[in-house]
Amino acid sequence: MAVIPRDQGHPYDENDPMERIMFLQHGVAEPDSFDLIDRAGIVNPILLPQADGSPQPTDRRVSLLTPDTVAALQATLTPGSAPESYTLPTPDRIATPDRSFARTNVHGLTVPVPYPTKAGALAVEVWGFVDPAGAIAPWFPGTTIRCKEGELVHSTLLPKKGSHTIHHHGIEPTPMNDGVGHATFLVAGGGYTYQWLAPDAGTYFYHCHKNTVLHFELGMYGLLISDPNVPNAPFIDGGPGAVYRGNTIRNYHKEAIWVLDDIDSRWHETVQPQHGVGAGMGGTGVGAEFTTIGQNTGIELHRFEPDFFVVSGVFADPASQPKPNLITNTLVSPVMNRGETLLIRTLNASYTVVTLKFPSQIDPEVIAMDGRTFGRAPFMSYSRPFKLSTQNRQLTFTTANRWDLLIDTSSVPSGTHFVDAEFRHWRTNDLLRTVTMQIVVNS
Ligand SMILES: [Cu+2]
Repeated sequence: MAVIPRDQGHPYDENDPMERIMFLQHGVAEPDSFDLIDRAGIVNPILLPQADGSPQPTDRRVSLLTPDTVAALQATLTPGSAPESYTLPTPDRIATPDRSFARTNVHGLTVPVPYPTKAGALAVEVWGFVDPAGAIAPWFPGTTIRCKEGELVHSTLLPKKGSHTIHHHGIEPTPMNDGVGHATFLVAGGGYTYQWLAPDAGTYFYHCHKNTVLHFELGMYGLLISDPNVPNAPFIDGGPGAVYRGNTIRNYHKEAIWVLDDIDSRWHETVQPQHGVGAGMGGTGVGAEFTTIGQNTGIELHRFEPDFFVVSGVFADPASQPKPNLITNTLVSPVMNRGETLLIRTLNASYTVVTLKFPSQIDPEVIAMDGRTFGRAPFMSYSRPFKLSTQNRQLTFTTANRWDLLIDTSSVPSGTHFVDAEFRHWRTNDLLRTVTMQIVVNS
């Protein structure tokens, strides 16, 4: 049995989910309890170094790294990788997770585009994440990480080239497992295993958090879905499955995934190839992406003028029929039999402000926002799911926002129903493009 230092005398029960949460959230925190350092300044023996000067194995205030282990790790660095990238052991690692994932980065591959880029090409390089044991395509968006709530999850990043991170957005694990590169560390060739608890069921996403603005734009993201802890979960993308609506479980027949993105082809074919993965960063050190003075300041990453608009990796084409910019891919635009229930998971992965506009025949119920289920106890007890007709059938969301929508097709007329997504410039609010998804209902 391990002991949580800030709570000395309290044995750690690995089988108790709440104990796990406390351990993972506080296990590496600086203790501030008077139980540890008394008012006379006498240090609790548990925090005193061992005879050889190394920390007590139970002292979780300090890094598990010693100068010797850092030197040994530096010797294993991938040649050519960034100097700030080390291969680190996972602190507070629990050997047997409930579920494990591995992801490597995809780079150097292009996808076809429906009209010429700013440099005149008919393909654009995008990056992504895939399971190294699986197929490469599709990699954009990255392969979904799907778990069920309460599981202890290991997600291992094995970068193929350069250094990256996986930030599990909205999950809030310990800092070492949060994957925010400039706050902790970047991961190079040796890999790193992030450890976290699957959060309350809902729609989350993961993305690289190195030089974030650029790497996110280049495509380093994927959905992260936590399913309810019910039989057959986690489910496969596209459905069928089950979801929380308030405190109750609702089954759905199909699941549409709307990951809305925009692409400025200049960033993909000029900025990144010419200036590298650190383009726009102020220097080469950790935290440099927040430094405005230094190298590469002429790259203008503050200038983002998207020329392509994408839903779940499908590029909108103004020449498409019968409507311009219509997405007909059935993972995005489902075909339903009347009476079936549709769950739509949305993520704004663009740098624009997006408004979804539903037609009068469809009145979705909004059941969750940013991974939080409206009306679900204990944390969301104060809120309720709401019909979109109360909001003029419109939803507006900004970068990284998620909304989950439930549609009962029992009262939807047969036919093809169009849902518009308006992409508006983040600063001027100019309408840049209207992309249309469709929901087909057969009687
Ligand atoms: Cu990256």
